[in-house]
Amino acid sequence: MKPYAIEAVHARRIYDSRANPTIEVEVVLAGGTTGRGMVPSGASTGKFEALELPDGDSHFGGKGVAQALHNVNEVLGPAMIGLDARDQRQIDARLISLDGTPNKSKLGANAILGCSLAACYAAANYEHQPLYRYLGGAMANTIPVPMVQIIGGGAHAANAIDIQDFLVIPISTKSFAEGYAMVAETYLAAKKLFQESGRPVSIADEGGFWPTAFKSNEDGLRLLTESIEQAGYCPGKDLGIALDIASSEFFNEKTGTYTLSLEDREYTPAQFIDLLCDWVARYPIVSIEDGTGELDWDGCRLLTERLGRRIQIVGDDLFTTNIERIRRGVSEKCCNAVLIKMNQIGTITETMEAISYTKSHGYLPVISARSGETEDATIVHLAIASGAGQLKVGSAARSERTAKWNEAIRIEEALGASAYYPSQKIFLDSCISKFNIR
Ligand code: 2PG
Ligand code: MG
Repeated sequence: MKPYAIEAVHARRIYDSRANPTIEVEVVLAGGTTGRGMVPSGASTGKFEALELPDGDSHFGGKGVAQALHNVNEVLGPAMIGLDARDQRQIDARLISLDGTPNKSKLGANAILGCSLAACYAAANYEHQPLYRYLGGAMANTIPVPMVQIIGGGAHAANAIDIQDFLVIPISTKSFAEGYAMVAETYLAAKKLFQESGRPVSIADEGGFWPTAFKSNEDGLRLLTESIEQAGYCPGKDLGIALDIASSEFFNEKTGTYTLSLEDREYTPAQFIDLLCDWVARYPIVSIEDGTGELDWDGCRLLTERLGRRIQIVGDDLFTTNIERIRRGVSEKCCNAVLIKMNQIGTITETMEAISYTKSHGYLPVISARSGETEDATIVHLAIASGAGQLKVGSAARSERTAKWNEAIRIEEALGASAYYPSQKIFLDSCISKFNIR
């Protein structure tokens, strides 16, 4: 066998940041080079995501990975033996065809992604290149603008607050390192505000604060704005606010309405969009994700019509990193940005294709982690390789999150003067012409 040919594939059970089991795949090449991929896992998953195959038995609340491990070790792995690790498209095509279903439900998107990632790392290691360089080539130099959670709610905090993510985006610095420093200071200021208020606070799944005594969802916006000020920065000038409403979680299919439990109020789509527009008018919000539910295309079109020239409108559950769904969004003028998650679609090839499609249709890609994560930092490399420009990784605390942020700091430093940090240009150079900054 040639030294770059795959000689062995092995999957093992490891654990994610929520203590759930997940899988790690290791690929060994004939020349001795190895590569490893770890698979993340979501909680507020979209209906149209590729299927993460759970065992469904009495262990780990049904989330066991024995079947996925078996599928790697007995089916996918053996079929990868002898393939050239550098031919990612061929490897992924083989994995996809072995599964044969549209949503990877036969062998599992977790099993398939683990194999795809491990082979990719083995090839990059064989070439003695960091992953961003191996995948992105000599010109890859865009360090993504971070979107960082300060307060966590929704499915990540037992629904203590309906909105899932209250985040900040640094938009006034020349580098990632400086921008991220403002974010970390904002996190610390929020911590102080929570402590001073005397209200109990916990930590949500992605490391943000889990508020236990908010009276309304707008309280989150108030606290976030105050945190930015307390950290010594100007809201809307130094740091913009981003929201992941994750509204599929509280959209009622039967009645076609949205319910905010904290306020005990039910909204028609038009009323809910009015509420979001009101928030955008009164707070320095620069991005809203899943403001409407994954089934509510009409609502999404209306939301985009009303806000899409001022702020970023991101589709996560709506698109699930699936080109067919992104295509529908483009043709129906729904959203102007796409959240990209590798495990929503299942292979590196399909993820890169979704990013290219998104960019070539004038939409902004935002590379994203899942709420259940590991120390794997692939998404940082993916963001830089693809020139996506934005990265969402949960909060500024907890090491499965800092594994990503710190990797971005390292790569920016390694690229030195060649690094490009877009800051607010990411929005100004896009279709968002009347950017909502003060
Ligand atoms: C999201 C993600 C990350 P999950 O909705 O964007 O915040 O959550 O991984 O649970 O889908
Ligand atoms: Mg989301």
